[in-house]
Amino acid sequence: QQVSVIGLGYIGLPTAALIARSGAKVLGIDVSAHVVDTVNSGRVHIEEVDLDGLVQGVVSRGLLRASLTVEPSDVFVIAVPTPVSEDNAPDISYVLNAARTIAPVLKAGDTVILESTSPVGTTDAMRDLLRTLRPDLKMPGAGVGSADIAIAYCPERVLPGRILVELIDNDRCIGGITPRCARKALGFYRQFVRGACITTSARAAEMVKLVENSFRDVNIAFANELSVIAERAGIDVWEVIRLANRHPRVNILQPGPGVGGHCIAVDPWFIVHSDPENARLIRTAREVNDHKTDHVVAKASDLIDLFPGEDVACLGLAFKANIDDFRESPAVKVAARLARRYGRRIKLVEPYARELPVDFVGTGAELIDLDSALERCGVFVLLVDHDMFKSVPADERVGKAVYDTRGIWPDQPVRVPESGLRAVGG
Ligand code: SAJ
Repeated sequence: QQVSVIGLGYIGLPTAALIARSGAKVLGIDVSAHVVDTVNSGRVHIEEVDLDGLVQGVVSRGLLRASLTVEPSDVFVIAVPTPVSEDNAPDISYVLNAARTIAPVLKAGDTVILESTSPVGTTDAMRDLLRTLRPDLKMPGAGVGSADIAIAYCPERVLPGRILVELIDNDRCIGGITPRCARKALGFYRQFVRGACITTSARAAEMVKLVENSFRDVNIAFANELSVIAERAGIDVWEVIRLANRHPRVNILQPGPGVGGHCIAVDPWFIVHSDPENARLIRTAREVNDHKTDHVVAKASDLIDLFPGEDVACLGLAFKANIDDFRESPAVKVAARLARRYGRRIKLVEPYARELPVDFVGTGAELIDLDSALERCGVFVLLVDHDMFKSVPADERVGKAVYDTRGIWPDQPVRVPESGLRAVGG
């Protein structure tokens, strides 16, 4: 069996490598020559637990290779980005371009699977495009009977940092344009997925993916809204959540400086865009989470202003704990706004960054390590709950003014400035 994976990013590359390990011959297609060269030399261009060893193994055994150009295959898996534009409209042009790329080499009996998070109807749109480009092949659809090509939508649902484990163990939702398409795709996933593979329609599967991430966004928005309300009321939100979660049917998530990453902060807009009138809660949740970032900037500024001569350590830049991914990171947004305002007083501590991210170039802010920050800085804005930060004991934080947006230092005493005004506490 020959499998082609179009798009060698955070999902495509791990998927390609796992399929290769299950014994199939896999060709990874990417538009970047750098990515293609890196993979062909057995290395990886993204950080993900255990991915480097896996890729090296399957490339050296000749099971995975990468190319800029497409070749005939039995299965095509499309894993390209689906960003949103400035006005939050989904952009499916990469998906349609991937379909254009594979169209010339398609043959009867092939399976085409879309994995990219997509607005409802994208798989149908891809089928329509393929039908136009290849009128000689019978594409699936109502009333078509037995089609030459099987087309399905099978969203990934893996968590960065656990991608390889979750690709194998998570249940999969397999949405066929027709039930026959779904069965064909099911046979493919069964080869490397241990979780349950459940078939449905392509449109339902598209919606399932959007709903999962919107559910999480709405729940995080609840926690973030609560944190602002509790702060004004002078109540410790972390304690409130901990206690409320002892109720058998309550499970509140954790507040933070906003929602980052390229999925949860994006996908709900696909639903809002498709039905703005009815997607009221989903839109509001997005706004609440975005607003939390502004709120954190304002509160951090209030604290920094209480200690005018002192350096400020912003702890963490990643979009969440223990990963090196800074895309759409609320921590970067907060720290960059503080850096533009306070310049060289701002020190950035990020164990996962090797150099100063571009957002900070020219601001005067510098990257320093945690030990130096604990020696040099009087004010701390804690933005990411990396394990390294959690492990700083209370006695190393004595005398620091701390704004802890993740609630990992509950024992931090409030520092009162010499002016006597009370500072924001941890
Ligand atoms: N966050 C909070 N509080 C929480 C949980 C998360 O503030 O209690 C923040 C994080 O700090 C981060 C953001 O939300 O900034 C998103 O992090 P995450 O861990 O919730 O999710 P992602 O973006 O890493 O991965 C999500 C997952 N979706 C769900 O859990 C429903 C993953 O399963 C998806 O595969 C992935 O999106 C995707 O690719 O769509």
